[in-house]
Amino acid sequence: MTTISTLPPLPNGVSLDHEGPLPLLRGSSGACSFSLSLQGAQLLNWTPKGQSPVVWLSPDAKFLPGKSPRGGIPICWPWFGPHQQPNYPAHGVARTGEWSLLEARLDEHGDVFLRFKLLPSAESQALYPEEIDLEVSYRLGTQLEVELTTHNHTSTAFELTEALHTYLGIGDISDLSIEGLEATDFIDKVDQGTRHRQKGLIQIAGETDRVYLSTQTRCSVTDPILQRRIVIDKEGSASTIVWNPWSEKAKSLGDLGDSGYRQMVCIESGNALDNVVSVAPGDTHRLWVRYTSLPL
Ligand code: TA6
Repeated sequence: MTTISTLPPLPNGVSLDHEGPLPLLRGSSGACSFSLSLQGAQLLNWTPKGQSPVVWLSPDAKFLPGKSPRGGIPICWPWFGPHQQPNYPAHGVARTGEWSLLEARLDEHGDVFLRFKLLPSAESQALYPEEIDLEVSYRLGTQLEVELTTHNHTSTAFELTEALHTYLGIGDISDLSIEGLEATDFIDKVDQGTRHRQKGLIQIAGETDRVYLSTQTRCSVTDPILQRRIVIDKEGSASTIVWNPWSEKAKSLGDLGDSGYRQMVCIESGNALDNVVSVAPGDTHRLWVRYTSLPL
């Protein structure tokens, strides 16, 4: 757990708070407001001024040590999804790990810039070499930029899968379309992992859990109810994951409430399943994503 005393001075508009036992940063500027859990360096909410949350947090999210609150942008690393070892945590150790806040400042545009580094733990040292460093940085303003960098300081290649598991706030799941993945191959985790090719725009009418492969394209979510389009640009990511649990799965999760699944869709930028990343000795792998919310 990040100890409060180790924080650097915080820029104007950013303050320390708590949600239950978890320390949070809360920020507000002329451009946006946000909240971030120091556990997991997990952005919980990003809301451009005058809009409803673009990065969305479940109203039923639980704030407990060792648990990633439902929503925001959980950092899935150094593996995405379940691990072959059944006792290893789903989506890796970064999203519940202890991170150190290395940098907190306003940039030349007045955006808030935050940079964190994952601290090794007894658990993590059993799972990957401690000379593998992970950092995440956020630039929060009228747009949101997230950069996840893996540095390999060992003498052997390091293989990983990863994702920024982003929950986007929407008007209603039944009135939405997702563009950018047309004619892209995907693995359908709701249909026994079978492989398909996307025909046309994506609309969601039931549990959806798809890993789109070898795609670097821009995606956008058109939301007629909130009268906005959320545009997602990415670099260093070959997979785009689209997920909505729908009603039955949502009930089993226990932290989405009865209708929370209707107000969210996950569009996750990462490198998953076939798209394993191998970081050469001494090399750095960079996953970068930018979110822009535009009026329709
Ligand atoms: O990204 C989609 C997914 O892998 C789903 O299969 C579902 O497990 C979701 O992540 C949420 O996982 P979590 O461990 O946060 O409940």
